[in-house]
Amino acid sequence: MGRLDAVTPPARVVDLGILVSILVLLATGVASMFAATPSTAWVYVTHGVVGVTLVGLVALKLWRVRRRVRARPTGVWTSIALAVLALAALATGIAWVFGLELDLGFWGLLNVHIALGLLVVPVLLVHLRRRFALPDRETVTDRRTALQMSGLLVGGAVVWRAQQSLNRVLDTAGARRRFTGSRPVEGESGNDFPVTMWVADDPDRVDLDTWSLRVRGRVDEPFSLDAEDLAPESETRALLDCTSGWYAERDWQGLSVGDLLEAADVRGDAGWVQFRSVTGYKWSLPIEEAREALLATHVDGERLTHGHGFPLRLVAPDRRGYQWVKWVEEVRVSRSRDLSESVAIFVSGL
Ligand SMILES: Nc1nc2c(c(=O)[nH]1)N[C@H]1C(S)=C(S)[C@@H](COP(=O)(O)O)O[C@H]1N2
Ligand SMILES: [Mo]
Repeated sequence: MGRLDAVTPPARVVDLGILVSILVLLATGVASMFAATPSTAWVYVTHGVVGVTLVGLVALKLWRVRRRVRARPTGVWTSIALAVLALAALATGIAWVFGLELDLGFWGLLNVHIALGLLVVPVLLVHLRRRFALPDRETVTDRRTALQMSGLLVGGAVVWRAQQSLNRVLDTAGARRRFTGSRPVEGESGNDFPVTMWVADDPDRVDLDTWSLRVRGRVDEPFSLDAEDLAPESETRALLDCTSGWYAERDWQGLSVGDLLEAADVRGDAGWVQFRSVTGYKWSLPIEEAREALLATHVDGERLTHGHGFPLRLVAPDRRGYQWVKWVEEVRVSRSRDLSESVAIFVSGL
């Protein structure tokens, strides 16, 4: 027994800790796609603290298996691939937190982090099939083990907290980051903020001669609006926070969705309102929330540019950016949610 063994948790407990950490990171990572209000900040805090803790656990594990790798046991390549992916996911997450940037065309550092994190899953499953073994109950409930594991988690929390403070000094945008980790854009107003696509949308400029907005579904008076009917009568100040890690707060002018729904005479059983893009991209809001949303024609008084969704884009306060559908041509009211939209946002434009 080396000195390290005396202070570190038993091997199988470390392994279980790694598994649980990865599951928590996955769950909070996915949840962060929906967590857009400060009350959900715990999702991001948990992701950060568990991420730091996992660094410690992986270090312990790699130290333990460092010699075994050379003997090339069966499954060693899966194990190596898993280690590389996990370390790359952790490294990109850490780099992101420290304010590093990466520009791979339409992918930034945070997208790479998400992709690596998701890639861990299949490799982990293969690895677990071969090597999964639970520690025995006494080892897990052992007081000393519990203390060691709590120590690691508390250590993770302390490092995470210290990093947050350090960022205020190191990262020029650190102090202005949101609880989501997003940094403010450089542009100050109007259309001056990044044009971002979720996956592959890249439509031609919308032709106003053929475009119209249709309001239909569970309504008694479906109708269409042409481009000349788009009077920007409502205004909302709202913050667009993209999951690729930037945010921009703007005044948006356009049509109140509440007014449109009223004009269409929504039926009593309506529950959801879906916004559809000319590209097939679509997303829904519960009807009460939709009434508060805006279909913007302008931003800070400037006509929206094509990239930002001209002639009409959804402004959904308290939602993450990918839900702010651009180039909207249809508002569809329905009873229940259209689950196909979670696929549509990945395949539209392909
Ligand atoms: N039709 C459509 N709408 C879309 C997207 C898209 O790919 N297609 N991308 C979304 C994403 S990921 C974000 S962050 C915002 C970005 O809006 P912006 O390009 O005006 O900054 O639009 C959203 N609306
Ligand atoms: Mo986004």
